[in-house]
Amino acid sequence: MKLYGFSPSPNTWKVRALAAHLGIALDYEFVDLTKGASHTPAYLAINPTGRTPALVDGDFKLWESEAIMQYLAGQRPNSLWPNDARARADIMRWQSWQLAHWGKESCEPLVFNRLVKKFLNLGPPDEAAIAQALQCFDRDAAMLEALLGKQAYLTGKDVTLADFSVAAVLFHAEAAGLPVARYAKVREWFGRVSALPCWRETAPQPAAADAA
Ligand SMILES: N[C@@H](CCC(=O)N[C@@H](CS)C(=O)NCC(=O)O)C(=O)O
Repeated sequence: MKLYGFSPSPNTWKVRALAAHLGIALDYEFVDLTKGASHTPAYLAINPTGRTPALVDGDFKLWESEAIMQYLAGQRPNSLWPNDARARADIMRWQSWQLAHWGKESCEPLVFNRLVKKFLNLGPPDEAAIAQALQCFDRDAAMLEALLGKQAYLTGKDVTLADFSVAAVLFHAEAAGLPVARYAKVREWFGRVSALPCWRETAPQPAAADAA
């Protein structure tokens, strides 16, 4: 299977980390978003949305990171994606929430305005967008804090795809100023998830190494 991705992005990193955790070998190709590489005709034939990551497995092309994670996790029995309708719906709930709220409303506007814009020279941060995202972040982090005060992981006592999906963006917490300091249970949970060796094994390397 071949994964096309932009290594520093949490969307790519969580997919690579999951594959590493499950022992699934992925042929990896770095798509340099800083050079518009996700909008070439060749890449658009794989993912017509022009975004990373994308997976190619034979004649099957799959994009959207949460779908890719479920596909990879479905390759073999494992506790991250239990073969049980309720357990999978519970995980899907968190992946949906990450897409619609935690990522979209809370974390991504902060990462984009404080990190990506600087990195890509896209001009000054939008302070109104930051203020709005900080409100959403507190709303969401307070909910996580209450839950993680009662259980070790998002769906219960075991780590699942849900934790991979929701935790990934927090690797950029310091650089993007995500205000996690006052959420002790969230920090402890992130510590548990991020301690899995698969994250370190797939951590973004400097661009030259990624492109190699
Ligand atoms: N919902 C998508 C988001 C993918 C996405 O936004 N990828 C960004 C990198 S984080 C991208 O490739 N952007 C390139 C572009 O929009 O031109 C997923 O989870 O895969």
